[in-house]
Amino acid sequence: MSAPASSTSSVQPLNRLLLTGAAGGLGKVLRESLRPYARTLRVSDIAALPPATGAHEEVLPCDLADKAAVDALVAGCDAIVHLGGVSVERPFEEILEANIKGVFHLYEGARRHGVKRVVFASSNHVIGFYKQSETIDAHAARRPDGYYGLSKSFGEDVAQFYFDRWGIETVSIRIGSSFPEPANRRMMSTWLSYRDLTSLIEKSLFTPGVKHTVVFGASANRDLWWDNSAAAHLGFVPQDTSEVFRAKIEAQPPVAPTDPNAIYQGGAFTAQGPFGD
Ligand code: NAI
Ligand code: 15L
Repeated sequence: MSAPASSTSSVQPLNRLLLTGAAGGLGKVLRESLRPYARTLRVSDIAALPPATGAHEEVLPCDLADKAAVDALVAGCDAIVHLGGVSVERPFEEILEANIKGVFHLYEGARRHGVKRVVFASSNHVIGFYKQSETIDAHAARRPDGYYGLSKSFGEDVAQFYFDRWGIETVSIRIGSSFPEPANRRMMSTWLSYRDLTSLIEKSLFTPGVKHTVVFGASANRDLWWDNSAAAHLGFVPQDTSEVFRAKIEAQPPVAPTDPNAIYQGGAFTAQGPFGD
């Protein structure tokens, strides 16, 4: 198999790529769009998945909280795109199982089975308590906006540790809002198209020498809060922009200036919880 057309020239084609969270919103999209990047795409989730569509796919159900199951899941893969886990703010105990134990299990499996590269779906909620009036880069101190953001912050630390200790390279993508289109004014800044997401993951898989790189995942939106100069070596150049949705979004009722959605980069996540008091 030849290297993907738009990737770096020194690319070694992947033999088997693991995609976790394959039943989710982004997983369904990437199951299709990542197909050219590996001979075999192994897709996994705790939720039901459609069967394999051909010899190029393997479907393996797995709970990320189950260490032995994750170890078996990772065996034989040479790279991982890790999307699996709780993707919104939830009680800590749920986040602990899927995201915190889950990311540890994944990297332990990667260490044990010689996986060289991980693409970690981090989140803007790692830095959600920055104001929308601020522009930050990947070196800015993290300001998680909830248990979910804390779990992604932990995941970035795990990625750094497994690079420093074991040489496993990771690109942690702090995804903004990746949906078919932005749903509100905040997402005019944070929106990441599926095409740009796929391109960023391709760069994250194939760029040599990434060590542990943190990159913000946003399209070429007009009012960006994030400076990606620290990840320039990835060569990611977004092709899409939320501007095409501006008229539709600006037809929505205005957001009160006191609403977290108008103040913080993490929007409403900054005001969720506590749970169960
Ligand atoms: P999603 O919630 O649709 O998909 C997550 C998938 O993980 C689900 O299919 C779920 O069944 C699976 N999962 C949950 N717990 C699991 C467990 N214990 N074991 C195995 N699988 C488990 O989320 P979405 O939107 O597809 O996001 C994918 C990833 O990207 C998530 O990690 C999310 O945190 C991250 N992300 C997504 C953003 C977006 O705008 N879509 C923004 C920032 C980060
Ligand atoms: C996320 O991290 C979530 O996974 C996604 O569902 C959106 O809420 C997104 O952030 C966002 O901030 O818009």
